[in-house]
Order: sequence, then C-alpha cells, then structure tokens
Amino acid sequence: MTDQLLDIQQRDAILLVRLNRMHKRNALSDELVIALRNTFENLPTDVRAVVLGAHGEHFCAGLDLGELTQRNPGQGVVHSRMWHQAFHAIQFATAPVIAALHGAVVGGGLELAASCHIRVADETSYYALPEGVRGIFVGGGGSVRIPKLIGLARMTDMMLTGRVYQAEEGERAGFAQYLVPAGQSFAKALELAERAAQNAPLTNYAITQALPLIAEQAADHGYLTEALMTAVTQSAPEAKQRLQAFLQGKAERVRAC
Ligand code: 1HE
Repeated sequence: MTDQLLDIQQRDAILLVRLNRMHKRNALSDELVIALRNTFENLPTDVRAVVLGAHGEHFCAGLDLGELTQRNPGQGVVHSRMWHQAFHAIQFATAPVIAALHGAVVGGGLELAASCHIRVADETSYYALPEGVRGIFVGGGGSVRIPKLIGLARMTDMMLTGRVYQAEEGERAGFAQYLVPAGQSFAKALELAERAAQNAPLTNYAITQALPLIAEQAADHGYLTEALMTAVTQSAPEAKQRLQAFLQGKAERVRAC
C-alpha cells in the first residue's frame, strides 16, 4: 500500500506510515491531510499498532501556508473540521498509534503528534506553535489536545511569545513520553508498537477509545463507564487465557527494568 504523500509499509502486524513531503518539510497540504484521514479510517484489520513518522529532517512544519490564501470564514470552518476528522481518525483508529518525532514538530505538526497515543522524540526534536506570529490560530484540534499534554499555561505562552521547546525540556513538559538519541525515534517507536501489539486487542481498544472519553466524563459517569469496560475486557476469552498463564507461572512478571 503506497501513496504519493504517505510512505506506507506493513511489517507483520505493524503499519509504518511516514509523511513523505520533505521538500516542503512535510507541511500539511489538504491532500496530505486527506491521505492521513483515509489511511487511519481504513487500517487493515490485521494491523495491531501503527508507527507514524516522517521522511526528511523534520517531522512536520504544520499547515501548508501556501494553501492558506483566500478562504472566507465559512470555508475556514469547513477546512478546520476536515483536519479534525483526519486527526480524530488517528486518535480513534482501530489500533494504537505511536508518533516518531524529529526536527520541527510545529503548528499543525504538533497537533498531528498530539492526536497519537504515544510520542517518541529524538534529540533533534523541537516544538512550537507559530500560529501566534502568523496571525492565525490552531485549527487541528490543538486547543483541545495540547493543553492535556503540557497544560494550558504552557500552550498560552507558546502561542503568545513564540516560545520554542527543545527536545529535553519538551520531554519534561509532556510533549513526548520518550526521548532517544538523534535518529532513533522511529526504531524506538517501532519497538513500542511491537510491544503494544502483543496486548489483547480489546484492552488496547479500551485504552485508546474509552480511556480518553472516561477522563472527560463527570466522575460518577466515568466510574460506571470504567466498570462496564472492565467487565467486558475481563470476560473476553483472551483475558482468561492470559490470567491463567500468569497463575501457572507462564507469563512475564512485572520487573523494575
Ligand atoms: C513550507 C512550510 C509550511 C516549510 N507551509 N511551505 N508553520 C510554520 O509557521 C512553520 C514554517 N516553516 C518553518 O519555520 C521552516 O520551514 C522549518 C523550521 C520547518 C524548516 O526550516 P528549513 O530551513 O529546513 O526549511 P525552509 O527553507 O524554511 O523550507 C523549505 C521549503 O519548505 C520552502 O519551500 P521552497 O519552495 O522555497 O523550497 C518552504 O517555503 C517550505 N515550507 N514550511 C508551506 N508550513 C489547521 S491550523 C494549523 C496552523 C499551523 O500549522 S501554523 C504553523 C505553520
């Protein structure tokens, strides 16, 4: 499966997806956003995890500013909603999505990364929201997702002042869950994807689909949704097999390292 703007390869149960528009620093043209949407809405049924990375020296330079020309307000809303659909397709894909970051992760590129389930950054990664200086605003779900990663105060500062977070302080701030040496984010993301792919699919489904919604529910509703979800996962045959394997000493133990 290949696409001009996305380099897509399947390796067993893992789908490797790379932005492939490096001459424009992987800026998100409409065509590229639609390709992302189509890919993540239609993951092959045997895919158990996805790695989303990018070719070239930067993960993604955000919105293709060349396309932001004469839109009227109505067209602007429709355009932003199109981004929302694409990034929603990533967040609610049928398999967990691990982002492999390097270089610029800016503007819509950061919104894209924020829609993935885990972010792995390498030492060249940096994060910014240049929308403030460009006279525009986030439009790819960033105002909802990014404060959940780094907090509202940090996002406000980034947009008002153009502040750039380098890789190390970015990891501390919450942009990424893993920080690895330069050039190693894709390999690390693949390792994590392979690990996640071994989980029971129903558990991964609960983690990626139910958990973010439960976290936004009123506590009483959240507890009930959690109880329903846990009952469903526990009663699946695969859960019973895994629990038996542990009790028989055949399953891996939790170790500190
Ligand atoms: C682009 C874009 C782009 C590069 N749209 N064409 N995003 C930004 O404000 C970030 C803008 N980009 C940059 O700051 C820099 O390009 C980078 C730091 C990402 C990379 O720098 P560099 O020196 O490696 O590359 P470059 O020379 O700046 O760019 C190479 C080419 O990519 C050049 O085109 P060329 O035809 O002259 O070779 C650039 O014009 C092109 N390019 N970035 C279009 N973003 C739904 S709302 C989301 C709102 C946003 O995302 S706002 C943030 C937009």
